[in-house]
Order: sequence, then structure tokens, then C-alpha cells
Amino acid sequence: MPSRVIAHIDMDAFFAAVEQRDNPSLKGKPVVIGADPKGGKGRGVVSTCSYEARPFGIHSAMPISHAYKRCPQAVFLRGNHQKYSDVSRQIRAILEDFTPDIQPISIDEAFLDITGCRNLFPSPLDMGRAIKERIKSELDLNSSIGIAPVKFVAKIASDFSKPDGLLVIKRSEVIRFLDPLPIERLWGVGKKTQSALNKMGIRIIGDIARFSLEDLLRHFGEHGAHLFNLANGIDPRPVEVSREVKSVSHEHTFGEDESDPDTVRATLLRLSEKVSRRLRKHELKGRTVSIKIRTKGFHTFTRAQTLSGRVDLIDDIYSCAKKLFEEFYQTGQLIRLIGVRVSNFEDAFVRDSLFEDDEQVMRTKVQDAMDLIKDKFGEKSIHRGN
Ligand code: TTP
Ligand code: MG
Repeated sequence: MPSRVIAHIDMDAFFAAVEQRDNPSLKGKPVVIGADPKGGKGRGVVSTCSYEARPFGIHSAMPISHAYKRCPQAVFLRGNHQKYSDVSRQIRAILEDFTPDIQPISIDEAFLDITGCRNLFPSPLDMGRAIKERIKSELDLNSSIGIAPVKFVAKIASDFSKPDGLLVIKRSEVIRFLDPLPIERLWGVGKKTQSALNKMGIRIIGDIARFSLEDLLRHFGEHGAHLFNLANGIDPRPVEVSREVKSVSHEHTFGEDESDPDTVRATLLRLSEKVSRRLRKHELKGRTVSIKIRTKGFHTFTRAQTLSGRVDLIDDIYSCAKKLFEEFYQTGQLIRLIGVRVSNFEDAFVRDSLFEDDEQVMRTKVQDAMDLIKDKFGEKSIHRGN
């Protein structure tokens, strides 16, 4: 099985958290999003509730009348789905800054394959922290993240860490982590399988892991083998990346606010290199190059240019990013963060490269060679010089 690092992210009390964020008087209060409770006579159900409402036993899909009986003093809101979809897209854009390998699961949940980010962060834990911090600082919302070598373990881990949590389960810890959990936690254990397993004396995941594979096969056929594998931490399902990647970007925060434009240019080049590499890995080319600049006072600016052709090579991205930077930069300005993004992949009818000549062919070959070297010797093994 290929060795993967998979993250599962799920927002905390998503609809309710957005409402509490946008109306601070709701902070710290039980908030229930769902149908009109009509003084306890309302029909319809609870969409979700804030963590303050959960000790009252309120949860998603519960009849709203029950929720009202349990906590009449809660603030009951109908909710605004358009707003939640918009926030969901903003979260997605932040995740895309970390990796294009994203499988959205629902409005507030996604899997990320972060195997390829090994060289960008000291550890998966650091990357998880960075994602949570971005979402918190830009959207003022809490998320929970689980990280593991397989999908379903990452999902259980994010659930375990809630709220505002981060839990990393290393490969060597997977079996111990799963062992004491009830079998319902496994994907594919519904009510029927659960009761059949219970009859065989199987209650926790560890019981399945230790059970004989032959007996499981005899009772459940292939499904038994599947459960046996899951219980032993084996789950070959990859993160199914939606091809709907909207942009590829990288950014860098300077250790100290930077005033030297040459250092900023060198960073832009390095970021262009990373963006280019990721675009080429995913066979994407984009027509719009943008830069993001955050100055000392935490003011964030973006500048974008749409080109006549689609680009994916370092030089094309860098020359555009550099030009955008020169237009923006004023001597002495202190820069905290800089980012490079390529987007606008859709337009397949435009010419693919800016200059389809021998030089272009040559530059593509050089970059192919660089990609090969990086694949073999790591991301830092070779860089494009200024
Ligand atoms: P969830 O992630 O299941 O719940 P949540 O984010 O509110 O809380 P948690 O911290 O436990 O993750 O669902 C995300 C959103 O989807 C939720 O805010 C509201 C909506 N939703 C419904 O409308 N109906 C439902 O039955 C569920 C489960 C969710
Ligand atoms: Mg959630």
C-alpha cells in the first residue's frame, strides 16, 4: 500500500459558528439552526446547534420541537444557506493554498492528500496547525483536523479532536488507536452487520483485527475481508481529487518584515517555482497570475494579470509576478507575506503557451529535467537561478 498522509478537516458547529461570528451577541449562547420551533409546536428538524446547546442533548436531525423542549431559552434561527455556501468556498480557497489534492465531502468537510507537502512543513502536525490558523485568522471560524495514513482513520481522528482540535495518528499508532473503538466506527458497519458481529462476541474494532480472517470471510464474504483490513488499519482508498481545482498558489511569511526588494523578488521566484511544479504535476495551465502581498500593518493586497495564453512554466509565472510586484512596491515598504497564484484554468480554446517557439520548447525540456531531479532527489535539490 502506498504510504500516504491524509488529513480530514471538518468545521465545528458550522452553520451555528458562522451565525455566532456574524452576530457577537450570540457568542457563548446555545444557538439552534433549523426549522421554526413555533413555541414547541414546530415541525421540521435541527440542522445543527452551537456547542453551548449540545449539553442539552440537542443534535442535528432531531425534531425542532424536541430541541425546544430541551432548551427553550436557546436562540432559534432559520439560517442562511447562501452565506454558508459562500463561507464553504472561502474555506476551500484556503485549503487550495496548501494542496490541490482535495476531496470535498460536504459543505464543511474535506479530505486532503498532504503526502506531497512533506517538504513544505516540518511535520504533518505543523501543517495541520497552519491550516487551522489560516481559517481562524481569515474567517474567524474553528475547525478540527485529523491526520493519518488512511482516510477513515483521519476522519475518526478529526471527530475525536472536536472542537477546535488537531490529532495526528502515525502509522505505528493506527492499530492501537482503533483497537478500543466500537465497531460502528468502521465504514460499512451498519445495524445489520453490527448485530451479526455482536453475536460473534465482536464489539470493538480490536476484536475484528484479532478475529480469524477465514471465519470473517465465511460469515460475511468479501465484506468480512474488507472489515478485517480496515480494523488492521489497511484502507487503500485514495483521496479522490475533484478535477475542479480552481487555482494553485504558494505563499511565504517572512521571519521578519522584509524591506529588501531583492529578497522579495528571490522569494517570488521560489514561489513561482513551487506553483509551476504543482501545476505541471497536475497537468494544469492557467491564464491568470496573481500575487498577494501583506504589509507590516496586516493589510493584504492582491494584484492579478490575465495573459493571452495559459502558462505553467517558472519563467512565465515569475516574470508576471515580478512585474505585478514592481508595480505595487514602493521603496521602504515592509512586507510580511508574499504569495503567487495561478488560476483561470478553464479556457481550453486559447493557445497554450505564450511563445510557441524553439525557446519555449527548450524551456519546457529544462523544466521537465528539473522536475525529474526533484522527484528523485527532493524539492531542494535544484533551483532556478535569478
Ligand atoms: P456537521 O459537520 O455534521 O456538523 P457541525 O459542523 O454543525 O458540527 P460538528 O462540530 O459536530 O462538526 O455538518 C455540517 C453542517 O451541515 C452543519 O453545521 C449543518 C448542516 N447539517 C444539516 O443541515 N443537517 C444535518 O443533519 C447535518 C448532520 C448537518
Ligand atoms: Mg462540522
